[in-house]
Amino acid sequence: MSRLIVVSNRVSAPTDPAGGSVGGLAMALSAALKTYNGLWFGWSGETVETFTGVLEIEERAGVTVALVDLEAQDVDEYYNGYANGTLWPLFHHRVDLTAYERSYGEGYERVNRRFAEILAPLIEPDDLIWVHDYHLIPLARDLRRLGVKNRIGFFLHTPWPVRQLLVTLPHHRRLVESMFAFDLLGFHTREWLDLFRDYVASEAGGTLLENDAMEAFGQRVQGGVFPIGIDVEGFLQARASPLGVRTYDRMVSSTAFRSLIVGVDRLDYSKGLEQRLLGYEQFLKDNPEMRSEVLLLQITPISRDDVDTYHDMRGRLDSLAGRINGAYAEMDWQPIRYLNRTYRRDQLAGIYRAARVGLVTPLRDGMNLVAKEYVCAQNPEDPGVLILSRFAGAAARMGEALIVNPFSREELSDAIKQALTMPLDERIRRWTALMQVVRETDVSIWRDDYVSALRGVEINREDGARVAGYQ
Ligand code: ADQ
Repeated sequence: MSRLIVVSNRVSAPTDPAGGSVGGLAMALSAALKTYNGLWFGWSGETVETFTGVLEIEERAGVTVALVDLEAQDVDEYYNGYANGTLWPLFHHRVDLTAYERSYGEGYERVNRRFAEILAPLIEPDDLIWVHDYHLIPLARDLRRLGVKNRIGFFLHTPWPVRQLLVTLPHHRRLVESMFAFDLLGFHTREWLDLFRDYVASEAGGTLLENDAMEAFGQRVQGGVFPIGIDVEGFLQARASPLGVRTYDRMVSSTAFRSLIVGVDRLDYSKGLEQRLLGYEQFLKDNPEMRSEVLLLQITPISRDDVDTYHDMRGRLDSLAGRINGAYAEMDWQPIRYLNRTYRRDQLAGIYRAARVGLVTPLRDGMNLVAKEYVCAQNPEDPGVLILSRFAGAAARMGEALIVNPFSREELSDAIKQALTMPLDERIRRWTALMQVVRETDVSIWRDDYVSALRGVEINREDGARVAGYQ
């Protein structure tokens, strides 16, 4: 069997498999690499004064990882700059937050080139290479320039943006052209793939072929839909573990017979946290009789705090939570518990299970794994209710959740009320359908489908021609 080389910006193979780590990508990929022999390549997370290109190879919980340090300018321009200051907001339709700095684009190209130069000598002829996410879009082009002929696939964990917004990016054509150096482009949903195909047909003058293949820039690439999921068995075990059970018991006793509503999200504007708190406030206003019966636990670890937009948002959320608590709290009750910390996977599972409502209301999200974790953690005989944004990729298949428009605080308020008053038989019916989707999209299925599609993709181009196209 050929080896699998996974490439992603951060290599976050968990050192403790039970504990998990923040980021759906980390959980999904460590599960993949345990099955396929191979290696995980990416940035160590360390910053050095001058880039050396030295590679550190180590074993982490059964996974071989190959790490490279970046220099401060790379981190500013490539990571905080182009990846998280330009592409992330743009792909989440926040052109108002998108930085269009030329130096960021240059840093992005430079780091991708550096990654390609360090990775190329590690690649053996039969290896499959699987590149992840928006940080590394030009990587296949740069590997081809170095003569790498292997099958290279790309998977985008975020949404793909509408063409009308993507064209606000200087050099958008160059970015998309570089994607045609991959053999397979994977997206979470049909909607994201169709948006990509729309760009190819309308902006790049390309041709849409059968079975989601596409031709443009003198190259051909295969597209595909691969909805990511969670490690269902692992999550069920975490839920049933001593710490999972203990956390559940602690939550039940600490909520003192109140209905718990839970939100678990990285601190990110795409997650709709401010809108969520405002929707919850609306619910408190609309339903005075239910006020002291509920409690919102919002668990939000800080992320990307070096990027100003994130730092500013953190301040706004702190004051919003404080204001709502100040306005509605009573001497023995506080409507919101807002925490900026991470929990182990088993603890999270216990928290989800204790929650009558899971509030997953991003404004735009590639998939959203929290929605699936919440469903998976429920008691089948007395399950909670998932409230899910229609703008999460997860909504494409999880229609039995209460689907909401997260921009409307009235809709959020109504959905919270409906969830809290939903009869048991309806809760069981909806949960059963949702749990089936969670099982059908298990991370191992996602991984196997992607890898076998990459292995089977038809390569009908001469590698020489493919490389020449980019020189
Ligand atoms: P994220 O934007 O990080 O992922 P998501 O899919 O919800 O979003 O995954 C978050 C993960 O982090 C979940 O596994 C969750 O349990 C974990 N997490 C969040 N808060 C935590 C906390 N306080 N403590 C511990 N763990 C916490 C990106 C895309 C998504 C896509 C995934 C996977 O933005 O749309 O679903 O990649 O492709």
